[in-house]
Amino acid sequence: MTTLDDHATASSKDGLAHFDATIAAGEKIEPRDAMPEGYRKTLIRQIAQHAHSEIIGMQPEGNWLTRAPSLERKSILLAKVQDEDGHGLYLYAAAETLGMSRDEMLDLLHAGKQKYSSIFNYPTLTWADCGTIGWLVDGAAIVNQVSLCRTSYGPYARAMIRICKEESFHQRQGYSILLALVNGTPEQKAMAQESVNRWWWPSLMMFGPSDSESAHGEQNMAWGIKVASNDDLRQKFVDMTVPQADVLGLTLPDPDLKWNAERGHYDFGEIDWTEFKRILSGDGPCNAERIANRKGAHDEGLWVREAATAYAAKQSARLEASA
Ligand code: FAQ
Repeated sequence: MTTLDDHATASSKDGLAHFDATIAAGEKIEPRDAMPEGYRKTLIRQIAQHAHSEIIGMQPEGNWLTRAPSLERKSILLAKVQDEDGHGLYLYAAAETLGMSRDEMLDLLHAGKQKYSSIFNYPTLTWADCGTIGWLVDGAAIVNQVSLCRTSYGPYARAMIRICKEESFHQRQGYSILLALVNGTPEQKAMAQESVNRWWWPSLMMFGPSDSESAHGEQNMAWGIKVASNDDLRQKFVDMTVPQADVLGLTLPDPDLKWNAERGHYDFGEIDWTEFKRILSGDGPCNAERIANRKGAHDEGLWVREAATAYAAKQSARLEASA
């Protein structure tokens, strides 16, 4: 693994001309390449936040694993939730190549010093929420992550390619849950509509503040970390989702949502940024619960980490002895 020392050596040896040329050519920066300290720091910030979102994001749907309505739905949901854990692993591994250990990132998450996506601070009140999360939350994640497949940092871009393939399955399974509900009883269709009403606006917030308010946006675009702005991705998501809602026979809770032929896009209403900021400051409906569960799982997993470390040490001692 690339250590901080390797990184410092590479930085002094190569200078930053190679970095600038690589970014200008649209090629990938790799762990051993020299990079500006700001690039390294903001990548750790973003990739760690992304990884934390994946593992905290297991909680809302995990809440329904014991109550999924059939064995088939249960096994599909179980596979989906496990996939999210795997996504966390790829992303922590990508962030580690920048010189911060996974333990350190988890400590920062638990101390509230690194963020995770605002979306996972909302509760899953009904089974329909599992459908809506797959359709809207994974759908929004895909729009963002497809663009991140072209991000300038190699390990992050490669993790994204694999994650996107799995997210497509997640989105389809969510859509399939909703399709079953809208074709069910009037009560089931109403449950689906009520769920979509609650998740629509928080899904739009996943793309971050508007471009004029985005603190990191401009620099991240210049470094090729982001290849599309928050507002552009949000617009893409709205344009993609409205026709899908029509197929489901569900409405989206925005009276200002309408096709704008001149722009070739859907217009939509103003996001409640006060709510977004409140969630980010830790005061959302489930912030405290999510972090408490996460810390609890981490503490309970201590014996597993200790056993794995002891086993690895024993294995390498055995290998050394036989060499
Ligand atoms: N929630 O200057 P910007 C998933 C923060 S998908 C919380 O615009 P940037 C899959 C931002 O960090 C969800 N915080 O920042 C799944 C910054 O704060 P800081 C995860 C947010 O980086 C599905 C400040 O606001 N996906 O988990 C949010 O240029 C189902 C200013 O913002 C990713 O993380 C937010 N929504 O753009 C799993 C994608 N938005 O750090 C389970 C990768 C903004 O200065 C079940 N990340 N902030 O303290 C990104 O693309 C970018 O980081 C953005 C933000 C677009 C999120």
